[in-house]
Amino acid sequence: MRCVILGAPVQDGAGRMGCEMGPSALRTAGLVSVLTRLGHQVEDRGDIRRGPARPLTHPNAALKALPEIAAWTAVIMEAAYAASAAAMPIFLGGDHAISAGTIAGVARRAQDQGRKLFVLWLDAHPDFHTLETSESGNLHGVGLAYASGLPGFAGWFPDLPVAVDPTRICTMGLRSVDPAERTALAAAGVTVHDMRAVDEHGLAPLLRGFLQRVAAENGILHVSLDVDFLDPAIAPAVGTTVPGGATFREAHLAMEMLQDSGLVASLDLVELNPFLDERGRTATLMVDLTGSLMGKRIMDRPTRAFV
Ligand code: EXY
Ligand code: MN
Ligand code: MN
Repeated sequence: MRCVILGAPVQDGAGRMGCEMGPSALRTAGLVSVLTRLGHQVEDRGDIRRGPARPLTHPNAALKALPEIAAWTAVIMEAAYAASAAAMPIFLGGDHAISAGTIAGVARRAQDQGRKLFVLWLDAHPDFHTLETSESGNLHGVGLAYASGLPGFAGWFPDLPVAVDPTRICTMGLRSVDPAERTALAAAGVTVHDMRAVDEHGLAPLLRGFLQRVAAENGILHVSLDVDFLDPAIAPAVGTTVPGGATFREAHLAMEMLQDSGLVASLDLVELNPFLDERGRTATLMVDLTGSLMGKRIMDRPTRAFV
């Protein structure tokens, strides 16, 4: 497969500094060589650079770095659209604010191709605030809402060329959901497989059900993997740790099933804060998970979890 790697060193959407170093840490952890060894043709296009930010003031005074994130979203959206022309883009965050642009860009590409875009959102959080409802003001908490076409972004964020149908979004691993997000997720019809559901049913049947639906509708899939989907015990390098996350094998199994499905067209690796890491272990885990998603197997057979 042809892969394009694009760094998006955004940190203004998170509550603290450090995610800017994410793309560099993922490269240092061997992302390109892992993909190359799996037989993929990899082109690393380096890091996206932000354009100028124009001053913006919003009635929600809590919002932080709105001009910067709006400017990042515009440039990431264009880069994502271009990168998805003839390859699978892998976007290296950067905080999760990058997904406002990555999803918007690949959604526009999917529409050009006459395909339905589905999104698998692997995260402790749904990032489903609007600019009005965000209380922390951290704009990594609004990306999925923007890409879904929720109201209230016009005039602040760039115009959204194509919104993802929220009923084609599946969130998995949630365990920190704000009240306004809970209401908005239900109203929009987003599928929520929170950690309680993962505990109760197991990850595989929940993911299999979603993948079967994507396949049945001849869709393509964008995967957005936030470091805090993982349990903090195995992935400490994130500013928003929440206990009770996915285990090492749950995460790898998800990636293996995604590989077996053949449906994944684009990927975000986000929220890695290398300043908080322990000797690169979280960066290495994110790269290893990408390896599983891209075809690394324990034995030379599919998991057969997706058939
Ligand atoms: N919902 C919380 C907020 O809006 O501040 C937490 C958001 C964390 C977002 C991280 C990236 O997933
Ligand atoms: Mn997130
Ligand atoms: Mn998160």
